[in-house]
Amino acid sequence: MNHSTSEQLFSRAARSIPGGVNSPVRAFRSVGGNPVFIKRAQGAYLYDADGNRYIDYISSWGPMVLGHAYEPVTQAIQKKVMESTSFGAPTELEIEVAELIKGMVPNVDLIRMVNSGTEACMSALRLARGYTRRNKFIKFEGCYHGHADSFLVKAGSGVATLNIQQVPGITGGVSADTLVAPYNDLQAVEELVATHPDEIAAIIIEPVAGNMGCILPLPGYLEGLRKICDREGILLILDEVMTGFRLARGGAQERLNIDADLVTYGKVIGGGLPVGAFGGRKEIMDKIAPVGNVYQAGTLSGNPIGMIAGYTVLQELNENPFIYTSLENKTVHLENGLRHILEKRSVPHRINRIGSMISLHFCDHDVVDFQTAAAADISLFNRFFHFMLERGIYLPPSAYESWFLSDALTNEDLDATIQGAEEFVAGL
Ligand code: KE4
Repeated sequence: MNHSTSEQLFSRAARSIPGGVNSPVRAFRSVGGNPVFIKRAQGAYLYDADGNRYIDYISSWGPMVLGHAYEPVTQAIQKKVMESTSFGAPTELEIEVAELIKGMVPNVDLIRMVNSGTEACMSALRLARGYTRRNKFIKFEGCYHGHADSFLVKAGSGVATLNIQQVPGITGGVSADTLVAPYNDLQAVEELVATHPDEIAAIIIEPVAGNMGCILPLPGYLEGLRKICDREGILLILDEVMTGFRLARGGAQERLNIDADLVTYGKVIGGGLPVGAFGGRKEIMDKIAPVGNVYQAGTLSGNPIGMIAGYTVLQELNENPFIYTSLENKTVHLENGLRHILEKRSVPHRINRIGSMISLHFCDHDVVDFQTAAAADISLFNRFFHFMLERGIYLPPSAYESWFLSDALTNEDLDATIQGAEEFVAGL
């Protein structure tokens, strides 16, 4: 493939933007090489600055679950933008979005809109601390909850991708209140709780981890966390920025039958525009200003353009639940195809999948936490990434990311992807 325009754009970008990107994981640092610059996208396809077409398995890291430039969304935005882009005052549309979400997900009496998943998780943690009057919280190695200081301790996603062990700028005071346990290890949580009695405000977790590849909770794990929280007066925050509205209408809470005290959203909720949210039971959410004193605010929170994009996507998902079946069937088709070719060639691998979240790990051990994800053959994944990119298949540029399917993918796209993988494996 010709990448000359992307190469020129990348060197030009680096003169004005740190690393040439506005988010580190886009820079291909872990897979090597230089990023391709995307010019436009339609349905399941990305088109780069050199006119190359790619089958898209990032879906903008999750939001584009219905595919790119989905007509109802683009039409809704075009109509809404003629009425101005922001007022800084309440609108009926924000009520409609909140009511729609409350009808789709469990355990949300009240929900506050913000502008990113980071803001959602940061605000939920502050609220949990304000509600419980406790300072510490537990997160899990390899989980990523955005780039707020408290969360950048043993985080996943770009932090793992860039192997940043200690993020400069995170003070000892902040990290002292961040307790970390391995994912899927209940005993480690019990030990932290025993060591810090009555000090822990919250446990925040990705109910399905997507920032160290896709890692499913082991049977009983989330239920065990729920029991610990109930016993100890700790709030369970489910970070559904990735899983929300992707795994099911009600997200992981519905799919995995687990109740959150607070839940955070992002990605799909904005339909590709900057929207996040956090919500929960009224007794907790009423602590948020202006009702309570836990302050949280945002100039563009509930922005009409983000709201209309998110509302349109959520409404589509809410009124057409068969989309989830279609997404699942497509991802199962991909999983079975990949597994067949890898087994045929006896390539050590694990494929983790739930719903339309999937990841491929080149290893002969189960991938159940960050350590087992990191122990896979990362360099082989990186070679795989570039082989597929050159065949017009755009996978997430990191072994530490889940792949995200959109419902715009066809069986032909999936079979082309399987075919590409087969050719890669044949060359091993
Ligand atoms: P944002 O602030 O990027 O909107 O959301 C942060 C966040 C919170 N929680 C979870 C579970 C997340 O996955 C994320 C963000 N995900 C990464 C991809 N793994 C965003 C991609 C990027 O950083 O560019």
